[in-house]
Amino acid sequence: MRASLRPSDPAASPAVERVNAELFTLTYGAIVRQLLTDYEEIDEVNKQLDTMGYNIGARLVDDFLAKANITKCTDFRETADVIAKVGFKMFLNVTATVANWSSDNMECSLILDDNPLVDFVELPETCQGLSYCNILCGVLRGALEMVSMRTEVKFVKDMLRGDDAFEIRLKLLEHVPEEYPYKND
Ligand code: MYR
Repeated sequence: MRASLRPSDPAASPAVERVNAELFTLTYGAIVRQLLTDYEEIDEVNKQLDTMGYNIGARLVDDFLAKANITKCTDFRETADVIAKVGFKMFLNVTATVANWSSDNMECSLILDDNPLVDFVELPETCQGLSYCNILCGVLRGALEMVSMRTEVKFVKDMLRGDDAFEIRLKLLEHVPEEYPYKND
């Protein structure tokens, strides 16, 4: 009999899926804790998380586009829906609700129905200014920049700070025209 070394399908094995989710959550917690040790200012930790996320997002977008089986979005509303329903599902196994559109359709909120990053987490008094999940803002900013959208992304509601939801505000600043790599002369 030949032994199979291929990883099992997580969807077919709830136990494996649960262990991986916990490991993911605890690993993220360890990263945040280390940043808190390394940097004195909470704002600097928030910035570092955003930068780490940006670098992840800039790489992860290729994987997303290869697997997501989506056509090019026609506008920012469609992009927000794709992020909320396909992106979050693919990488965090949760979905988000898109809400609170600005009248010019340049800004909206992604409200997380569930947030696996914060399982087991409680912020001590000393960390009240911490945007614990700020890495997600960076991921979105990095991914969107790779598909020519410059954005501003920030948490405006955070359950770890006592709010009733996790709400990410996503603002499209500009479409950056793609540069053609060859000269036309
Ligand atoms: C297009 O118009 O080409 C589609 C652009 C969609 C880009 C969305 C990228 C988001 C990817 C990941 C979200 C991960 C959240 C944890």
